[in-house]
Amino acid sequence: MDEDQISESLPEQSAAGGGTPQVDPQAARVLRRNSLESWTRPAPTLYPHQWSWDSAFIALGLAHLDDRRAAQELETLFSGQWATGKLPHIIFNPDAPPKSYFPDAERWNSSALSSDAPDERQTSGLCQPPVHAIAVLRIWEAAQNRGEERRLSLARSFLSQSYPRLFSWHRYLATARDPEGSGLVTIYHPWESGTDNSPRWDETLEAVEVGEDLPPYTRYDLEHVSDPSQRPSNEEYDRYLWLLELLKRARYEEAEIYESHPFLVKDVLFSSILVAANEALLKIAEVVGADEGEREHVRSWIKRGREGLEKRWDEELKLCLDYDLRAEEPARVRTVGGFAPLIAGGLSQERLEDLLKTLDSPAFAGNPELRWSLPPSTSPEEPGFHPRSYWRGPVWPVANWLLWWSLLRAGEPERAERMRRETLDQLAEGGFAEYFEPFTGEALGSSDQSWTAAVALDFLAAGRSS
Ligand code: 2M8
Repeated sequence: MDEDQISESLPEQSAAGGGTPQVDPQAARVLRRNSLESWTRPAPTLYPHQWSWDSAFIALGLAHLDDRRAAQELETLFSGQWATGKLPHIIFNPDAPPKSYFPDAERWNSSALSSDAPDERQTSGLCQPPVHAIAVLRIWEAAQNRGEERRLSLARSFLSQSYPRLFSWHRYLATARDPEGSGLVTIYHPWESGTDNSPRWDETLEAVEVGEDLPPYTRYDLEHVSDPSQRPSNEEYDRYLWLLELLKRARYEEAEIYESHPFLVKDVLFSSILVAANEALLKIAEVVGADEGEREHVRSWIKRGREGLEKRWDEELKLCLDYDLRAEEPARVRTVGGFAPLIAGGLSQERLEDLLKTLDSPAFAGNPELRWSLPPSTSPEEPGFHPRSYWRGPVWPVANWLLWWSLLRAGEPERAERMRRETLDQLAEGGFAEYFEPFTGEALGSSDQSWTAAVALDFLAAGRSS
């Protein structure tokens, strides 16, 4: 890619309508630095490959700078799609420095084990939340805002190429990952949730017995953070690697996994993103004039998804809970995942009020000790809360983006605006970190995280257009 393309297309004016002036060019610089030819590393050293939902967020940020490059980001990701429709969670970069990330392509060995995996690209065998249709639609909306016919026609053809990819991705999730027809997606590994070491998975993970024949491995992630306690523990890693081993033994076959795998969880956050992404897919279907039968499927997935989430509502906690299919129990822990119905949308007034009350309460964004009124990834009132450990408590700007976007769709512009401004203020103070300590605002994890920069760009664009 033309390295200067992104900075050249930066808007001259700084963030009108909220946000801090210097955030805008700095965010673009982070994306430029992390960008390779047609895709973007989530972080320069910690994550040297292409990650699925990171790329979707990155594309929606890039949509405001360079729509062609934004489209390319997703096209590159689609090139790793499996025959089943699955979009893998990692596409490996053959040029990544040796020993920079583990588990690597060799450990996953997916193209040798599964005829569904692509031959040309090396990928992991898992997937991640389906933000992609939302990003594709953002690229279309950005082109519409520019109003130039040439850009619109490029965006239209990108939508036409993306639509079948997205449809088969969503169909895979609605079928292979939901054989029960519950409307909720089953995940096979905490990495699929994107909220890796969240206490949401603690009980299920603790029940996983690591086999004695777990092949040895070396972690490289700890070399890239200042303090290892910010990352998942070694015990968690053993279980992550053991689950991976079991998936390989099942040759990544869905039916086989469903039979034997110890980690089968209905993930409400993942499922809610699928509902929102299906809404985006319906809009894309309209632009490209897609088949009515397919649109009918998408509508039925939306309906089923919302009904499934409603069944997982916990009246006492006033949040939605994941469900462990093996233990046949919900995971009774308060995390940002619990706001899933807000993300899925289509709420009754009563449910919306419940969710807003929980969001504003001391269990989340209303906690008086917080540096910014932004929801910690795990409630500080939970025993599993840890303010510095990854998804166990820190504030994640991408999670704020999802909530902000959902609040807007739910007709809550003032609350949404508060979240947008506070997130931008946090970034102006702490930079584009991967995550933040909720009480001090200290930047944690990787320091130049692409998706953090990308959501900042989308927040700033929203400020300019309001
Ligand atoms: C984190 O996950 C990877 C494994 O997929 C890791 O810790 O090595 C998560 O935050 C995930 O949500 C994210 O997509 C990925 C890359 O930013 O990092």
